[in-house]
Amino acid sequence: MRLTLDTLATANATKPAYDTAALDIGVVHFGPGAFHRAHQAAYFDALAAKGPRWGICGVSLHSAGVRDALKPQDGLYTLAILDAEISYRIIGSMREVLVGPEDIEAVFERVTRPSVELVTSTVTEKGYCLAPDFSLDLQHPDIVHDLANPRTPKSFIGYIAEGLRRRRQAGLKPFVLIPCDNLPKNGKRLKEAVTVFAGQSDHDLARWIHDTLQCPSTMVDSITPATDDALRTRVKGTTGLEDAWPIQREAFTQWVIEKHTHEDGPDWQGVGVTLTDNVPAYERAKLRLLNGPHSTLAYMGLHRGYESVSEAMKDAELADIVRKLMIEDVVPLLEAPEGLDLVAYSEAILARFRNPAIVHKLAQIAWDGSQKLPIRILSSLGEALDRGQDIRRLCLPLAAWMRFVRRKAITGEAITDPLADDLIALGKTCDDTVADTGRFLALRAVFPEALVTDATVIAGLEAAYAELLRREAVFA
Ligand code: CS2
Repeated sequence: MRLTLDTLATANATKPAYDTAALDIGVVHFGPGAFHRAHQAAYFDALAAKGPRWGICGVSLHSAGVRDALKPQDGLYTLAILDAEISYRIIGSMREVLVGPEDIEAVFERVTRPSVELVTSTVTEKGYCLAPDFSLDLQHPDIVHDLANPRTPKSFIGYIAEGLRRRRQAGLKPFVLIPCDNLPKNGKRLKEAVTVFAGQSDHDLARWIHDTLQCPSTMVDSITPATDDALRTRVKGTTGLEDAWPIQREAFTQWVIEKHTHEDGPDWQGVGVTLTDNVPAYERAKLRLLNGPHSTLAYMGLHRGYESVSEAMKDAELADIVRKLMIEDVVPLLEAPEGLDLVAYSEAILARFRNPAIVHKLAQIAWDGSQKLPIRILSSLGEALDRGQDIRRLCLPLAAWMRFVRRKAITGEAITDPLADDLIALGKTCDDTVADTGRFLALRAVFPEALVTDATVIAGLEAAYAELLRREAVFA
């Protein structure tokens, strides 16, 4: 039997404490993938128990998979919380899912409803179409397309700009826009990108966006491995109902949102969200002490033949490198958000990485390295260099990423990365000597010139790369 509103009562799981069918759409969310459904949708589910105002309309920009899985389930899905304690919760806040390319007018109808006061997003780093300096990339093919066809956009930025244009035309105030991706200053960058986009054709709209759009920055956190068949089987076995797309995550979850103006907005604090003026400190700590080490474990762990985070953490040498990278290399660069002890925070993250209840694939974290490494590692490397700190350990994940690319170029396996073609072509030119590092460092979309022409960085990377070469018989 499939999970639906009709079968919900029979589920052996915590059920929505409200009438899901009566929930109004108050939020349009771009990118209703696993992370959104594990994180923000669970907070909106808790808000729904307080009132019917904040139901979600998800908008997929590329594939129909989420809609096709959730529609026959009346939008319901199971959230498996896998940790020291295991629990299952049915989430009811996702009231509908639209597929942008198929339903573009429906998307704009939702976005211009007066009752829709929130637009949120998890479109990943690449979804913002930003250049390496974090400004809108006006050469990005989707942005070029959207500037020429603003009423039928492809990019998230194009959707937001057109949605805001329509709201203004209808005499409505803008929605509050809350980006939830692992980008530093995500709110500031998104608002700038949308304003620049609008300003290419409509200065009044750009001015209106600049003056009136609330776009708070956020920090989001909860480890969410991709769904696999093992999870589907487990969910069916426990809840008694089939779910085409259940979600799994750890118990820990955190959402920090910059204080902003939203009259009659959600009772954020009532559901555990932190509202603060100090988002940058939280977000820097999280990006550099969780995501940076995650990418380090991914590339170094894959290099050592491991498949999951918890498995890689059992390698005492690797776990020690990651711990020292966090506590000795990164913590000294950070300012602690109010009341947070950064060393204790690091230890808690390491304990989360060891969580044996979930299998978090290193290959999943290894996606989009060209987008993630600048934010997660190069930021710390640059600051450590400026302070005269030892940077050798921070070079290890970069060198391991280079070996990862080289291995894919040799085996012919695909890389998931917006620069995949360039990376594979580059990987093919490598000759498995330290000279390879220079080939990678020439990638201006990833490595800023000032940083990688520094002799200490070049030497650090060559040493790290040589060390990795020593450990392998060139992928024999
Ligand atoms: C991970 C993140 O896949 C990745 O790159 O580092 O998805 C990480 O699990 C989340 O940011 C945790 O909040």
